[in-house]
Amino acid sequence: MYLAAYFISFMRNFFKYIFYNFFLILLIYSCSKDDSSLEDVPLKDIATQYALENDSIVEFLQTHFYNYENFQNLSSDNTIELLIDTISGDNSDKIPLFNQVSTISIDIEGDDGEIIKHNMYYIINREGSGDNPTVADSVFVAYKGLTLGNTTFDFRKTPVWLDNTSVVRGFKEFTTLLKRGDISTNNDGTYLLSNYGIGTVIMPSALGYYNSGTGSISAYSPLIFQINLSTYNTTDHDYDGVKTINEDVNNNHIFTDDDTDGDGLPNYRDPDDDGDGILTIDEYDANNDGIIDDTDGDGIPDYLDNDEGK
Ligand SMILES: [Ca+2]
Ligand SMILES: [Ca+2]
Ligand SMILES: [Ca+2]
Ligand SMILES: [Ca+2]
Repeated sequence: MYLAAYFISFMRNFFKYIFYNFFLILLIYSCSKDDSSLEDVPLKDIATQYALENDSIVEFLQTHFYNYENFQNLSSDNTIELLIDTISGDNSDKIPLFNQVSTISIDIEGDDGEIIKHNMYYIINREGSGDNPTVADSVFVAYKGLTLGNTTFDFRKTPVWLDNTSVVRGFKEFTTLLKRGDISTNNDGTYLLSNYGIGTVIMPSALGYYNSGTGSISAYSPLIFQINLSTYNTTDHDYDGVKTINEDVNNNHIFTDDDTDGDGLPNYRDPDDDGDGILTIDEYDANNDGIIDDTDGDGIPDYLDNDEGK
């Protein structure tokens, strides 16, 4: 039951991801060995699969290094491409990734509704000069995506806009650990990005594509992303006056599973969240005093309360 819900939500996000990133997918196609864009394999138990993948990620971290020497003297506006190699031969004295990563744990709901903590391992090369986006925001990012087999499945040297509500879970979670940089406009209208956050994250497949293989990514493949966060925009997808980050009612960082009025439109896409015929924008803070309205004082704000005052 929970797994099915997770799967549906996952697939919905995945197809949105495809829709919003058409060019990105074209790139994936061009790298793929065959034309099958999507090959689902049977669902495995999330806890069991996580344990297996975490072991292989840890082993990978212990036996591989990245070009950390190149990142030691970062200029404010230059981008260094992440390169990963095995610790052996001429490189046997390199510091393993394992000694350099930090860990963050992301909650994933398992088959019985239990929460299974999924570790992501990451390195921040530069924090960034500005503030952090949320998991709901649109991020302007350059990035490189790799598998543990060191296959590059996507590479964006110049930044593109991605909607964090549509990308894989681990990607959006990691962008919130980075800060945006500075943007200055030159006389000729071009702009210069500098001091943006730079980092790399390694995640298990439940935070990526899980059982859906795509292009050169096989099913149950952990993913590596290097991300440069140039800047971001705060989002309000349905223009209802409630920021998308605040439409995640159950606060699980998934936006498709909050549908207060059960009309099939998740709150972040629904301009009338409680389905009472009054637009959210007209009942969120009707008297404009900066306080969210709750007319009957039951703790449920008017815009989510369809029996408000009746
Ligand atoms: Ca949610
Ligand atoms: Ca709805
Ligand atoms: Ca809404
Ligand atoms: Ca309403």
